[in-house]
Amino acid sequence: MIDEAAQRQAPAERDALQTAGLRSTLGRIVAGRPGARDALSQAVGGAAALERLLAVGTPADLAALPFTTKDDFRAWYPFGGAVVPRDQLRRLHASSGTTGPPTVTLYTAADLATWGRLTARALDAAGVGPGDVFHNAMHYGLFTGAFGMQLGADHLGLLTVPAGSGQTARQLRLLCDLGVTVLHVTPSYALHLLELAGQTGIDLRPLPLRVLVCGAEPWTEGDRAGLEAGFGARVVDHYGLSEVLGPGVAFECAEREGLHLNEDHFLPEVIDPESGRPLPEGAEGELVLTTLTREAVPVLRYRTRDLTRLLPGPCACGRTLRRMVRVRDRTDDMLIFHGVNVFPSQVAHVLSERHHLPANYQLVVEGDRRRPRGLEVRVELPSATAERRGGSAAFEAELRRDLESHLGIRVAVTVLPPGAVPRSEGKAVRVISNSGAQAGAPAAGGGRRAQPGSFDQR
Ligand code: DLL
Repeated sequence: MIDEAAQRQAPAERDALQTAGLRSTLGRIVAGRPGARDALSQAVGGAAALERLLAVGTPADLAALPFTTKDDFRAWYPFGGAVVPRDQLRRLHASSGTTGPPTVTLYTAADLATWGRLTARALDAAGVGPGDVFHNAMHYGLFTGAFGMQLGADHLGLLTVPAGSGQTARQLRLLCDLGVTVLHVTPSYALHLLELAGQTGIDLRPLPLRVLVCGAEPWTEGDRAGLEAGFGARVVDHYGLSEVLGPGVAFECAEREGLHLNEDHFLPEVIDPESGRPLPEGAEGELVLTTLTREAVPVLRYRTRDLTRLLPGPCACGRTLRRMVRVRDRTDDMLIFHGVNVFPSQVAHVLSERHHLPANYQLVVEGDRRRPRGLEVRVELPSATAERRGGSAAFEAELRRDLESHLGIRVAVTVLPPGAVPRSEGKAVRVISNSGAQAGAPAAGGGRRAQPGSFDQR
């Protein structure tokens, strides 16, 4: 295990480290971000209260501090979040900005070094090391996915193939020709690679490829099982977000019982997304992260909008870093139909667990997504499955009944022929509105214009 002392650190030592990290983050924000001292003083009840936090604050004081949100990042665009002079910045990444102004994240040289160490932990925990050929099929560009993991591969001493995303036939060729042993990819693009391999008669299973490291979007255990069978490789999850780092925030170890959070660099909390109040350990809610070591843009209590819970107890792998369950949904993907909450993952669950269908589906929301009037689930059905299920009309009716009983609302189901749902080369767009706009997916993708339908609520 690399970084073993840090990953197996005793709780008391880690507490001390986190306390020092929190004070340092607060200090750097107050000293380096214009207006931050006044804003924080006001939020915590005055200048004296802020001075106390700076001097003797601990993680137990977190709840007194204000949240940081995506809107803060938008307001900082492009350099307002930085607390160091421009000549200390070495890298800029940004979110796609499809749902508003882009959010920028900046790195000093030390931030880049830390990033490499943390993504290396994820690769190392997946059993990857020197001698491995690392095919990076994440998009190289402003997105953090490719560059962040590449730093980890460099840290470990891997041979990197910076394939980037897209040109799927060429990706398959590289996988076959180069003796690739590790593939870094979004789960939806991995499914697409598998699909194209099947269509072109390529069997990926005999390849030396051993490990798929997947992340950047929600996926299901059904997706994992399909990928493991199709690639003949082990598939692990890792999690991160640009605002606090990029990939390298949390990762699965060999046990695959949740994702270890890099708690020596991030302080996690789980809050009630409605009230903003911290939840008891183990309860499901929104993950909130405070950076402890980031230099360029330190962040207090960032509301990730990702839903998860922290797992109690130690992990058999020996890491003392706490684990979180995989992120299934984001709070901003939740649709409320006359008081009934619906998440895309519930649809994914029915399709994958009950009907063993690959994840080629889209949710089409009728009306404003904050007050949706109806939901259409479009799903592709391989022709062999349609035949087995008595034709697509019979399957449509069966799936509708299942979805309605699982979701508690009325839905329309449209069965589409194979290939009709747009494939993703990065993050899949699962929710679109019937005006054609992407409705809530966090990053760019192939949203498609949908026809308005008529829907009833139950
Ligand atoms: O997606 C960072 C990343 C790149 C993580 C490559 C892993 C691999 P953003 O583009 O800022 O950063 O998007 C962050 O993606 O808040 C989650 O909603 C979602 N997400 C990331 N990893 C996972 C995962 C990168 N393993 C947003 N499971 C996050 C579920 C994930 N959702």
